[in-house]
Amino acid sequence: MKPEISVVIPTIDEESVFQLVKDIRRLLGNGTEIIIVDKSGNAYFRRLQKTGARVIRQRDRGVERAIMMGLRAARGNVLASIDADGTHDPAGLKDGFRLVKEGKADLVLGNRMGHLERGSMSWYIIIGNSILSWLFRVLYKTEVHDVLTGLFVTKRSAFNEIRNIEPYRAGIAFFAIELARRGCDIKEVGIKYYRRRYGSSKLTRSKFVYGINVASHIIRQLRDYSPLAIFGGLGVIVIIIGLILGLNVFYDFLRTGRFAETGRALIAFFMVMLGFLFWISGLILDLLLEIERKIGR
Ligand SMILES: Nc1nc2c(ncn2[C@@H]2O[C@H](COP(=O)(O)OP(=O)(O)OP(=O)(O)O)[C@@H](O)[C@H]2O)c(=O)[nH]1
Ligand SMILES: [Mg+2]
Repeated sequence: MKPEISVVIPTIDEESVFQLVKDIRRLLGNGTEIIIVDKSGNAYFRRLQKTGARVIRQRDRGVERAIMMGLRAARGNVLASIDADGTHDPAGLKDGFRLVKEGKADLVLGNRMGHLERGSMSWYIIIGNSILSWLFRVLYKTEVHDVLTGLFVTKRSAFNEIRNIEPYRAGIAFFAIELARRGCDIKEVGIKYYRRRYGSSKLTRSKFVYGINVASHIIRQLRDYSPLAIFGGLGVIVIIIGLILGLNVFYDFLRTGRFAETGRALIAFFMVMLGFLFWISGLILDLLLEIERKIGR
C-alpha cells in the first residue's frame, strides 16, 4: 500500500537523526515512509540502516540535490522534508500535512522566526533571512517569512511539475521559487527552532555567499519569468531620479537666468536615457519570452 506521507531527511553525519526518526514515527504513524539521503562514511551509513528507514547514498553534493533525490524516490501522496540536525520541530510536518490534505496549500513552509530558542540563530542570519524573505514576498506576492527554513510539506502533483529540474544552490528556497513560479499556493506554519546540539554546520563554507546566491536566484527566476516587471520597474525609478535632478537644474536656470550646473544636467540626462534603455530592454525581453512561450505551447 502507498504511504500517506513520505519524509525526506538529508544528512551528513548528524547525530540527531536517530531521535528524529523516532519522533516522526510517533507523530505521523509507523506507516510513514522515511527516506534518509546520506552523504557520510560507512559506519554512519550502517547505523542509519538499523533505523528501518530507507537509506539512499548521495554521490554528488548539495542539500537541494539530496532532497530532490529523496523526493524522486518517494512513494507517498504527500511529500515532505526536514533537516536532520534536530533543530526543526517535526510537529510542523503534521501541521503542514493537514493543510495540504485539506487542499488549503500546494506547499507549506515551516516558519521558525516566531519561535527561536535562545542562541539558535545568529543575528546576521536573522537579518539576512528577513531581507531574502521580504524579497521573495515582494517579487512572488506570497506571504513567506522564512525562506531559509529546513522544513516543508508539498503535494505530489506540485512536486511532479518540478521533479525533472536540476536543482540550483538555494536550499529549500529552490523548491519555494520553482513552485511559486508555477502559481502554486504557498502557506506557512509556525515551528519551533532549537539550537544545534551536535556537530557543526554542513550546508556551506560561507553563509554570506550562500545568501547572495539565494537572492540572485530569487531575482533571476523572476527576471526570466517577467522581465518587464524587473527592467521596467528599474527603468521608471532611474527616470524619476534623473527627472528630479534635471528639474532642479532647470529651476535654477529660470531663477538666475544662468545655466550653471552642467555636471548635474549631464548626469540627469544620462539617467533618463539609462532609464529608457532599461525599460526598452525589459520590453524586448518580454516580447522574446512571449514568442518563446507561444512556440513552446
Ligand atoms: N545529504 C546531504 N545533506 C546535507 C548536505 N548539506 C547539508 N546537509 C544536511 O542538510 C541539513 C541542513 O544543513 P545544516 O548544516 O544544518 O545547515 P544550517 O541549518 O544552515 O546550519 P546550522 O545553523 O549550523 O545548523 C542538515 O541535516 C545537514 O546534515 C549535502 O550536501 N548532502
Ligand atoms: Mg541546521
